[in-house]
Amino acid sequence: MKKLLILAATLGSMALASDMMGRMTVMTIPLMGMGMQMGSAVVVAWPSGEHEVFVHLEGLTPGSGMYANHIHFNATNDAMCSMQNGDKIIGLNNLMADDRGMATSYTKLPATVKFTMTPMYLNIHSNNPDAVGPSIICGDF
Ligand SMILES: [Cu+2]
Repeated sequence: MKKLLILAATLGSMALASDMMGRMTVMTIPLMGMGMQMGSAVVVAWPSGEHEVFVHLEGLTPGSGMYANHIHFNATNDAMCSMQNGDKIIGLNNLMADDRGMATSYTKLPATVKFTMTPMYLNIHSNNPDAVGPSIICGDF
């Protein structure tokens, strides 16, 4: 994770596909919560069309269980965290809060999952009382 964050800072790429030279690109997305929660996501786009998504959160209630985690977008290309208007989703693996209130997930998405619709946002949902409740942490990209 730390290596990827350093790599993302070095490349400074904002593209979500491999670049014109056919190399992988990396994007880092800050994630902000309503309260003490914060985190970051790293999206790696491979020339093969595959994507890898790493999500790390801090400030969750320790041991508070599993959190649903999605990339949201919409058909009108105006999806934003503040609007919560991304009615289409790319599912990511759930996050599990540990005893320090931290959680990490890794998801590898096949090339069949297209990242052509932008803007998008990465949303972590409340898990209480519903398994997939309102957004509690979000980042636009
Ligand atoms: Cu969602």
